[in-house]
Amino acid sequence: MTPNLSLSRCLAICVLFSICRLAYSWPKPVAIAPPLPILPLPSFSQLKWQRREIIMFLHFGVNTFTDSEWGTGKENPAIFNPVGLNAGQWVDAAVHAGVSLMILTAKHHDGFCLWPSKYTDHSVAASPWRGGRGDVVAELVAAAKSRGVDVGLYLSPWDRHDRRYGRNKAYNEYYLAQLQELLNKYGSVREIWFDGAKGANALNMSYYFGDWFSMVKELQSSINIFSDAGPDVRWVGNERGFAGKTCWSTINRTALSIGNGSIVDYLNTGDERGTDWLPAECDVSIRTGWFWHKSQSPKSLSKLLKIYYNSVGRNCVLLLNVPPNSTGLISETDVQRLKEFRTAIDTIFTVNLAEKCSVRASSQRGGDGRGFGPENVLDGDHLWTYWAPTAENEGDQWIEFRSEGDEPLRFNVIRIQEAIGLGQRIRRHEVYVDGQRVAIGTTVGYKKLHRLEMGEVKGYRVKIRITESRGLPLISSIGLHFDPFWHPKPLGR
Ligand code: FUL
Repeated sequence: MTPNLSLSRCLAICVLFSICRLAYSWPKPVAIAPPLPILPLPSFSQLKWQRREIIMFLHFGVNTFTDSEWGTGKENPAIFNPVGLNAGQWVDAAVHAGVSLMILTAKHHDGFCLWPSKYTDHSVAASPWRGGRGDVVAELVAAAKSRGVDVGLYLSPWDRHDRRYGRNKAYNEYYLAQLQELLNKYGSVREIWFDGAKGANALNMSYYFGDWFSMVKELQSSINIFSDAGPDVRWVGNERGFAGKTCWSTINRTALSIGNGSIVDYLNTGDERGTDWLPAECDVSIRTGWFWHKSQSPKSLSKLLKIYYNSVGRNCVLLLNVPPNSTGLISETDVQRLKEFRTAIDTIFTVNLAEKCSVRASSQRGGDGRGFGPENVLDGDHLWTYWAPTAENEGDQWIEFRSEGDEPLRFNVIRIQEAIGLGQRIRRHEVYVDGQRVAIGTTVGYKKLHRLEMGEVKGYRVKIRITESRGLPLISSIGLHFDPFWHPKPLGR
C-alpha cells in the first residue's frame, strides 16, 4: 500500500463523513424549547371551537308556524307539523358551507320542546308530526353523526309556557331535569347555549347558573358553555355578527353577568388584562329574523362576507343562523346562498401569494434553523409552528415577504394568525407595502383579516411590524390574498 493511496482514502472517508453529517444533520442539535406561555390560555375544547370558524344555528319550533319571533307560550302543539322534515338536508347544507357544529333550539322562549321531554306535555309528543312519536333533536343528532358533524343545543331559560316559571325552586328543578335529559340521552353535545333574554313574566325568577353549569360539565366534559358571561364562550354583545376592531379572547369574568345590557361594549372588545380565557361568538341570522318567515330572504353574499371579515376576521367564531321552514327543510334560497358563501371564502383564501415569496424577520428565537424561523408562518395554519423573534428590537419586531418574480404581488386581504395556544399577545401591528403603510390594527388573536379599504395594492415587499405586544409575539400563519368580491366605495364618497 503506498502512502499516497492511504491519504486519498482518508480524504474520501472525510468527505463521506461530512456528506453524511450534512445530509442527516448529525449529531442533531438539541431543540430549543418554546417560550413560556402568557396566561390565561384556552382549554382544549375552546381551541377546538375556535378552529371551527363558522358554526350554524337552527331556530325551529312553533314560531316557524306562526310567523313570530317570540312565541307566547300559548301555542297549540297541533300547529307543529313539518311534514317534509329531513335533518339530513340541514346537515348537507351545513357541510356544503364548511360547518362542523350545528346548534338547535331544543326549546325557545315559548317553552315548546323539540324532543319528547318526560317533564312536560308541551312538546313534539303532543303534535301531529310523525304521529306524536317524532324527536327533532334525535333526528338532527343521527343525521349529523352520519356526516361527522357535531351538535350543540339551545335550551331557553326564559319559558313563557311552563307554570313553574317564576317559582325559583320548582322551575330550576324542571330546567335541570331537562338539561339532564338532553345531555344524557343524545351522545356528545359540543356546545350548550344559555340565552340571557328575559321578559315581563321573568322579573322574580332567579336562575341557578352555578348548579346548571356544574351539572353540564359533569354530564359532558368536553362541552363549551355559552352565555353572556361564559364560562367557555362569551356573547359578542350584539346580534349583527360584528366583533370589536380590538378583540381580546381574554376578559374578567367577575365583571360579567348574564342578561346585563350595560356590559355589551366590554363583551365586544374583551380585556387585555382579563384573567379568564373567554373568546367571543358572533351570532347573527342569515335572514332578518331568527325563525323562518315566508316574507324574508337571505342576506346578500357581500353582506355575509362583511360579517365574516368582522367576526372570523376579528378573532371570533361566527354562529350563523339558518332557520328551517315550515316544511321542515332549509329553503333552497338559503342553501344556495350558503354554497356561494363557502365558494367565495375558498376562492379568496385558497391561494396565498406569500407562499411564492422569500421571507425574513427581524430576529428568530435560537438563531437560524432552530425551529422558530419566519418560514413557519407559511406551513398552513399549524397553530404549534410559529415564528418567534428574540427579545431584541422589542416594539419593532417584523417579518417581511419579498416577491421572487418580476411581477408585483397584487392583493387586497392580509391574514395574520397568532399561536394562541401560548396566549394572545399582539396589541398593535402595521402592514407596509414597498415602504408605504397600508393597514394598522390592534389585536390579532386566532385570526385577523385586513380587507383593505383602499382596495387592491401592488408591490414587491410586504412587511408586517408588531409594534406592541404582551411579551414576544408568536405568529403561526400569514397570508396575502385576493378577494375578487371586494369593491370598496371610492374614498370621499
Ligand atoms: C335572543 C333571543 O331572544 C332570540 O329569539 C334568539 O334566540 C337569539 C339568538 O337570542 O336572546
